[in-house]
Amino acid sequence: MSNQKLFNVAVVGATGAVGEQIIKLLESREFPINELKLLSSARSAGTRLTFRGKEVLVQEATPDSFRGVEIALFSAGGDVTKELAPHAIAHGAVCIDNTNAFRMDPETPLVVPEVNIEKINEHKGLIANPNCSTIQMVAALKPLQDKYGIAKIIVSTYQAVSGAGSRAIDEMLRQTRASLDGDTVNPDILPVGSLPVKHQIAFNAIPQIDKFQENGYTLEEMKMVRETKKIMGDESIQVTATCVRIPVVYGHSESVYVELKNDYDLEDVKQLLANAPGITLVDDPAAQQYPLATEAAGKPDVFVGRLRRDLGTERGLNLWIVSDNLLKGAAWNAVQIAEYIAIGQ
Ligand code: L14
Repeated sequence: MSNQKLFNVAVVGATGAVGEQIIKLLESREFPINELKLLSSARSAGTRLTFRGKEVLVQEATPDSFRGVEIALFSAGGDVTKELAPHAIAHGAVCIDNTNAFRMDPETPLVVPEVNIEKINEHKGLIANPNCSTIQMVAALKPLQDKYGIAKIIVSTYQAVSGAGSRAIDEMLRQTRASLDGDTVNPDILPVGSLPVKHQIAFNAIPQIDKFQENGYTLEEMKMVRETKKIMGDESIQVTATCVRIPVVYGHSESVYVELKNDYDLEDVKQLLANAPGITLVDDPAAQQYPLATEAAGKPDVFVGRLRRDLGTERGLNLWIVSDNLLKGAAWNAVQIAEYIAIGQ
C-alpha cells in the first residue's frame, strides 16, 4: 500500500438527499478517509447508516463535533453552515459548502473544477459549491467561453423536485397517485418560497424556485445570474434566467441560448464539447438522440445536445443541457473539490 495520507472527514446533513449521495461517492471513489463523522440535526441523530460495510451512528452536529476534522462537507441548509462552519474552520477543517450562504462572499471561492479549479488555492477555510442549475450550465459553456468568448446567456430551466429535498419527492409522488385516483391534491411543500402559498406539482410546471426578490426574479434565478459571472470570471456576461419546477424526480434540464463574442463553427463547437472533461455530447437528431433526465440520472456527467445555430443572430447558439442535480449539481461537484484538496487531482 502507498503511504497516502488519510483524512478525518465530516458530512453535515448526512441523512439528507445530498448527504446520502456524498456518502455513496466517498465510498465508490475510495476517498482517503481515516475517520468519517456523519452529522445531522437533533431530529435525525441516532440514524444508523452504512459506510464501507460498517454501521455509522449519525450524531447531532454541534460546535464540538469538528475536533480533529480536516475536511467538512456541509449540505444541511444555509443557517447550519453559518452557525457551524466557523467552528469547523477554527478546528482546522476545510469546509465545502453546498448551500447559498457564502457563494457570493468575495472571500469565498465558488468552484466548478472543470471551470475554475485554480480558485481553491485562495480559500480561507471555506469553498462554496455553486447552485445545481448553475454548475451544469457553466461546465458546458466553459469550452465555448475559452474559444469564442461569451457575451450573453438566456436560460430556462426544467428542474427536478429532488432539489427541494426528499419531502418534495414524496409530495410529488403522493400528488400523482391522488390525481390518478381522482382524489384531492393537497399541496404542502412546493414552491419553497417566503409565503405559505403552495401549488400542485403533479402534472404541472411551477415557475417559482426559492423566494421572490424585489426585482421580480426568484432567488434561484438570481443565483444563476450572479454565480455564472463569478465562476466564469466575467461580470460583463449578460445573463437572464427563468427557473421552472417540473414533475421529474432526478435531473435538471436547461434550454440555453448563448451569444458568442466571435464567429463560430458549429462542427468545431460539437468537437470542443465532445472532448471537454465531464461533458458527454448526445446530439444526433437523425436518430432522435439528445440528453434526457432519465438517462442522466445516476451519472456524474453533464449531457449536452440539440446544438443549433440561432436563426436571427449569427453568433447565437441554442443548446439543451441535462445533468443529475444531486450528483454534478451537488454531491459530485463537492466530492471532486474534496479530492483536489486531499490528493490534488
Ligand atoms: O441554492 O429547490 O443550492 O431545487 C438548490 C436546490 C436551492 C433550492 C441551492 C431547489 C438550492 C434548489
